[in-house]
Amino acid sequence: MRRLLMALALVSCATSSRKPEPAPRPDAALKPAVATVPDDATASQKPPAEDLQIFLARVNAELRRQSIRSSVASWVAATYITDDTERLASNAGEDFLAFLSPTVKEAAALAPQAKTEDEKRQLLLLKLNGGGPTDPAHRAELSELGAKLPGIYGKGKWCGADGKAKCRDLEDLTTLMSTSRDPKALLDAWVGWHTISKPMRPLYARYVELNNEGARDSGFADVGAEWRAGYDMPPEAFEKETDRLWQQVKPLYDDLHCYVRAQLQKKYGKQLVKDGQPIPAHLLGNMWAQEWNNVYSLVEPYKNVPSTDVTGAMKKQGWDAKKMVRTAEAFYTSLGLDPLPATFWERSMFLKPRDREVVCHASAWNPLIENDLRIKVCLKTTQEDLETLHHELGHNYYEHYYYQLPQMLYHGGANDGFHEAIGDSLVLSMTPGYLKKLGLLEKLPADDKGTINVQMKDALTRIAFLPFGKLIDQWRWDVYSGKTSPADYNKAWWALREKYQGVKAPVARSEEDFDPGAKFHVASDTPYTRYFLARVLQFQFHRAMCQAAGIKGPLHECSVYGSKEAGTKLKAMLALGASKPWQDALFAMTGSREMDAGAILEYFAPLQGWLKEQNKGQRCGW
Ligand code: X8Z
Ligand code: ZN
Repeated sequence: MRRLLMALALVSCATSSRKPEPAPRPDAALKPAVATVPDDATASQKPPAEDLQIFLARVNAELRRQSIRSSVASWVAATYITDDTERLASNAGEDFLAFLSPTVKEAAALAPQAKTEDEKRQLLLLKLNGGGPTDPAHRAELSELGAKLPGIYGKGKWCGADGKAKCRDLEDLTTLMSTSRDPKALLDAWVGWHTISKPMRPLYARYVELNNEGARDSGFADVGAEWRAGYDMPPEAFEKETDRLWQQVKPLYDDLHCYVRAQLQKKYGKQLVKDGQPIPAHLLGNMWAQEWNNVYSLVEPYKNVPSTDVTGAMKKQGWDAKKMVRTAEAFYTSLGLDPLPATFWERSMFLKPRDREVVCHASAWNPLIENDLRIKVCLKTTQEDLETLHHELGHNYYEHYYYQLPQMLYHGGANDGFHEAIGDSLVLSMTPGYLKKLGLLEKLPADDKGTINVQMKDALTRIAFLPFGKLIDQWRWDVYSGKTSPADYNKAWWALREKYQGVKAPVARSEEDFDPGAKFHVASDTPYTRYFLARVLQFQFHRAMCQAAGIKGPLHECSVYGSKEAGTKLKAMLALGASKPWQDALFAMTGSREMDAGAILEYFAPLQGWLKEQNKGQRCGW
């Protein structure tokens, strides 16, 4: 049930967009444009005698209707968490599944009729969306849990071990994790946040069972298999592909890990940061140790070179949310993309409201499909959040350029990694030169030392993330396949975090804990391999846009800001939506049909050489 509910309807980092109902096709004119939701009995009795073209027209129309209903309910649930809004979202999700469940089966029966590539692709995408369990009671239970789990996450607070301290939410704890250098305070925040997911454990285990039932009813072995099938290649080949990409970048990650561990050891001592051991997860400036940019000051290569961290300048100049969002929008319009609609400014949530619970995790939406672009964020004045805004607008602009496609099934990225990579590829153009243009930097890095400093900051965000981006679904694939049972959830989680990231839990963990649930995407069941792919793809997109812009010179110095040629390339890819296999979209953009980490290695070549020098004589690895 993932793809539709995430890509089209429910809370997501990339929701859908739409346009007025497509003009009915002549051959569809006798059928109702919008089907009513069949109950199960009628659905199973209904013979699959419908003409495929009529079926697809009906499905696309009903998808639009269901998607709007469910997306609006989810928007309200995410921006105003109460039992009632959770119920409304869950009811809408249940109705959506009630429509999809028989529809996916009908689609399978109609598959032999598919003649054109277009028809085949739409049927494939429909199948990948899945239908949830056939049993209506199980669908209802699945929808309920699917709304409840992110609600628990959104409401999560830590009020101290005795419950008497001032309660802190994830935003407060995140600020502490990113700025404090007091290991005790860091540990308290880390442990505290990881208590909020304990109650999720039994709910999550049940959710997995029900979700698997749905996947099986849609013809997949389990949910993980369903997710892996969404990449225009055999699922086994896709798994190999992610391993291949990881092997390409692992040496660079290992170099970075080695250097960062040595610097953290200088700060925190050998007792805490041990030789040859994984790094304790609370010392890396981020609740999940997924990005390490917040410990930049502890690992800065050269101290006497002007810093390119602009958080201080943004604060000093009084940058507020509006200014940050306008700045991000201006990057897109500089490429020749359209301005955001007026409703974006009226309907978005930019700041955490003081009077109610919300899901703060940043996301981009288009609930009404009619160019109803919105974002939901709890902005703080930091460079990290400025970059997140570019990321979110990347989703919105994708939606903006594909929402006019009449087939709802094509409202999505070429694959989900593409959706995540658009905004990030522009962040790669936020070079010191660009930041100076914004008035946030006075001096540009003038020599190799300056370059290494800039690259270090970049690598702490982009390279540090790679193993995390891969392991989350490694864990979930095993959970969904049954290889990891509920009794081993936490053990398996930490085994992967140690293996891939070289990061360990800062205190002993047990199966009383449910540490995966302390990450939004597990609580909300959002697939995560997309972010791993995006970290690879964004460099390929960046290189292609730099070429289109006619910018020579090293990749890490290129900014496509202001290039209409780069924008034209980008728009062409966005407008395809999911209508073509991702390989075609990638080819149109980059001239290559393969995901490849070569562009990352090219971008970070100066830093990698420098790291190798620094790590000489060090015992790297863990
Ligand atoms: O969830 C997100 C975006 C929304 S799609 C803010 N990201 C991942 C995360 O926060 O874990 C972006 C980077 C990875
Ligand atoms: Zn995203």
